[in-house]
Amino acid sequence: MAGEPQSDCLFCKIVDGEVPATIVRETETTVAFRDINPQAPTHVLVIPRVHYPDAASLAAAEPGIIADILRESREVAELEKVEHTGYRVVFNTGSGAGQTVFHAHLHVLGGRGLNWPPG
Ligand code: DGP
Repeated sequence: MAGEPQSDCLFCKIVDGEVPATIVRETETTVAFRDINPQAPTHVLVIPRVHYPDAASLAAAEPGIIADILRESREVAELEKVEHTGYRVVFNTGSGAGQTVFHAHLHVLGGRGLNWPPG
């Protein structure tokens, strides 16, 4: 059921501590950890503790948590000292957009120049 932990979900396992990750910050509703395959010097994922398959379903069901995730991305940017040089936040939504893990997550990327449009 949406919102409930999924036994086969990698990011639910990171939330539960069953799968290790380098945690950067945690709040009551979110966890931020380093991406295992970083695409920039700063590459942190901010995820909700609750399980929704993507940002769109999370936004529809629990818009307050989307706000929490965005607030956390700002905290991560400050911690990583990229808030002044610029950083990018991305919700890949759907496999056609490159989503590979179906637990909503926001990428926070920074520490290098970032091109536009993305590939
Ligand atoms: P996306 O392609 O938008 O679904 O992003 C999924 C990201 O998750 C991808 O950049 C790699 C990252 N990732 C996949 N498996 C793991 C893992 O076991 N640990 C961590 N820290 N990150 C992972």
